[in-house]
Amino acid sequence: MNANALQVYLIGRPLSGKTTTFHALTGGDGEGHRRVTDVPDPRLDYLFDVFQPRRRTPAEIIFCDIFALKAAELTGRQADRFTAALGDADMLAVVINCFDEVAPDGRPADPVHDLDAVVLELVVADLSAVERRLERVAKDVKRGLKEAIREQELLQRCLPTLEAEQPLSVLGLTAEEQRLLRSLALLSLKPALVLANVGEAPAGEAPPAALATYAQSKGLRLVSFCAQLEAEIAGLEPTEQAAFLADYGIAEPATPRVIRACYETLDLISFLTAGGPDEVRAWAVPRDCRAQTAAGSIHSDLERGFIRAETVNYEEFSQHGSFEACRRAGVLRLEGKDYAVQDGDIITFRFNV
Ligand SMILES: Nc1nc2c(ncn2[C@@H]2O[C@H](COP(=O)(O)OP(=O)(O)OP(=O)(O)O)[C@@H](O)[C@H]2O)c(=O)[nH]1
Ligand SMILES: [Mg+2]
Repeated sequence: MNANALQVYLIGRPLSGKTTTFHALTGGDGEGHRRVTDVPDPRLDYLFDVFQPRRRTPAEIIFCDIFALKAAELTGRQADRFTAALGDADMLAVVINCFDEVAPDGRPADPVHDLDAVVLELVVADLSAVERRLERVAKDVKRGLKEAIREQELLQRCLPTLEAEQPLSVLGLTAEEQRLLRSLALLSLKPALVLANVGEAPAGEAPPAALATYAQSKGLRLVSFCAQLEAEIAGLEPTEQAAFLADYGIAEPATPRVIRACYETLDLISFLTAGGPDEVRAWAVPRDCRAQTAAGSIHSDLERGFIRAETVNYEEFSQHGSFEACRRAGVLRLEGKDYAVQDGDIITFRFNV
């Protein structure tokens, strides 16, 4: 993950509703194609009430709306531009037009085909990147560079998959192999989910069954909502939003559902810090992250000088209502550096530098 906030890039066919989805997820209209959004977390709201510090600092997620390209246009320079534009993404969210019966080119809409076409764009961009890298690496191999030989082998293993129009994610590369390829920012290796942009009526409509089945078969999570309606709702005052949601029978708006699906896709969890006068705060880390590494996501001093993590899970904390009560009840634990942080852990790091 990037140092500060998770970056999710919206991609999809032309006119699939990327920009509308961007507005729906980031709140009404406004400028720019990159916007920071708070990650909703009721546990943080609760802790803010209990401790009443000056600030409540949610985790953040960044949504980016980028231009669409057709696979046919994706050669050389264009592919480079596409790769460069998406290179920073931690994950991709593929917006699929499920609201039109007719595609922009006049043919009957086919969401499954659209999803395949987007994946193909990623594959074509990667193929061009891998081919060009292979040419460069060949020179280093001739000069006998050891690292280059390993990279060449790996790239040659990627080639047939891409030539068969399959994303590199199917190869199941190890973390070490992915590290070797990192500088290429390969797009079809990035985790992805599907956003089914369904029609307005009836609201909350399920995604097309064929798309849901297809996404599942590819191991992709899918979230379904009407981007246009959600964008309108996101532009309203909070008090009006509730009434609007009720009118349309929407149990939960798209933003928290999409953010949850992003966390699930990347297998991220949240831990919380609380107790000081300044802030309560939520932090995103990979599941089973070591306590010492989690400390480092706050500050390198905490990682370097790590002593222990005083930990209580939110579920237990909320039964007792204070750290003191948790201590008395014996549910406040002292965890060491290898403790696997759990979702909802409230942690106070003790450190010494
Ligand atoms: N009926 C309906 N129309 C929608 C919905 N979402 C988007 N649209 C319309 O579809 C058109 C394209 O939407 P955009 O959000 O601009 O699509 P885009 O993917 O950003 O388009 P490009 O950036 O040009 O590729 C606009 O006219 C939207 O109003 C929806 O949920 N329902
Ligand atoms: Mg757009």
